[in-house]
Amino acid sequence: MARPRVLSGIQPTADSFHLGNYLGAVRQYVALQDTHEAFYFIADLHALTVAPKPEELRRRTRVAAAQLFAAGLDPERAAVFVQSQVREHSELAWYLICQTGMGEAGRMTQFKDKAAKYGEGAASVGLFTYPILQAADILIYQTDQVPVGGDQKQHLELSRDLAQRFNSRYGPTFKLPNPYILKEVEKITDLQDPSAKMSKSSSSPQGIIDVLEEPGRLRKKIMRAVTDTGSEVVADEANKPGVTNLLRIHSALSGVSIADLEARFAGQGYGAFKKEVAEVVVDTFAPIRERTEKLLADEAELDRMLAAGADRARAVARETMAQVRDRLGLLP
Ligand code: AQP
Repeated sequence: MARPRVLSGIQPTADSFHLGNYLGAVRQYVALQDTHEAFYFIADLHALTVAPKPEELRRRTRVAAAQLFAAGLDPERAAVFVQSQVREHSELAWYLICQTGMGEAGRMTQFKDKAAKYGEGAASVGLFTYPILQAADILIYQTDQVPVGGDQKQHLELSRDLAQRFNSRYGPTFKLPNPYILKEVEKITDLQDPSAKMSKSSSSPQGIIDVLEEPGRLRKKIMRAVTDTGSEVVADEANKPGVTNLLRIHSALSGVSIADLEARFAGQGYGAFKKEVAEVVVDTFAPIRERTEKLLADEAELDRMLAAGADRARAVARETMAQVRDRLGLLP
């Protein structure tokens, strides 16, 4: 029987992924390549919505790809590619834009958040329509499951709505995708502001843990993470959001349950606990950092791996697009 298909994308909007990206998304990408037919892409078209410098975008696209391979994606088991190299994504996005209501697009909270950050007038139309491009990314592969962090739930709903609308207007064409969200790690929060999600563009340097961070700096940041009043290491979302975030991080990376961690650190205070969280994070990220550097040292080989991934993705995308064009009444 054919394996279910999984697809997800990650933006090259920083010089490193962060712990939220890793736990909310990348780790699931790696796990799912064994059980699913997997497609993962670097979302460079999405990154364009905030007009990065060309050199920076090129560099970050390769850094992102290298991190995905370094984290454990195997080019034999997963098609890893750059979004702009499969041009059908942009084409389908236009067709879907024409199916989307203005009000519907305007309800996307991520746009509201980001527009507020850049200033309402400064936000691009691309930023406004980017959830529709995301729907195209997903639907073009007839995706079953989309591993993402909790912040993407609303966009997944839009993808399903657009698929349903297209199917009812033009005949069955797209599969309805389902989010694949792990509750425990759906929102890793900022170390300095435990009410906010850890974010490449919004977190302060002290609030974010980068996958490629130098271990000394990484340890310091975790030791300085905002903790809460009291001294007990217990999970309590409402009263101890900082400690709860660190417990989630430790548990997700070490595999030790939160209850066992609470028991182990009873009466020891925050210092000993944070020290161990730092070690668990360093142990996870040090080998990824090392492998990323190695992959980046041979750009030609990295580009070749990405081109091979794009070839595999394009073959699937083209099949869907032939059907979509025909359904819409476009000439062959
Ligand atoms: N803090 C987080 N906790 C859990 N999952 C997270 N993700 C992001 N932040 C967290 C998930 O990572 C994947 C890739 O995200 P993205 O690169 O598409 O951009 P994003 O969601 O907008 O993440 P950032 O860090 O906030 O980037 P910028 O600042 O560029 O917008 C997604 O699956 C996301 O859910």
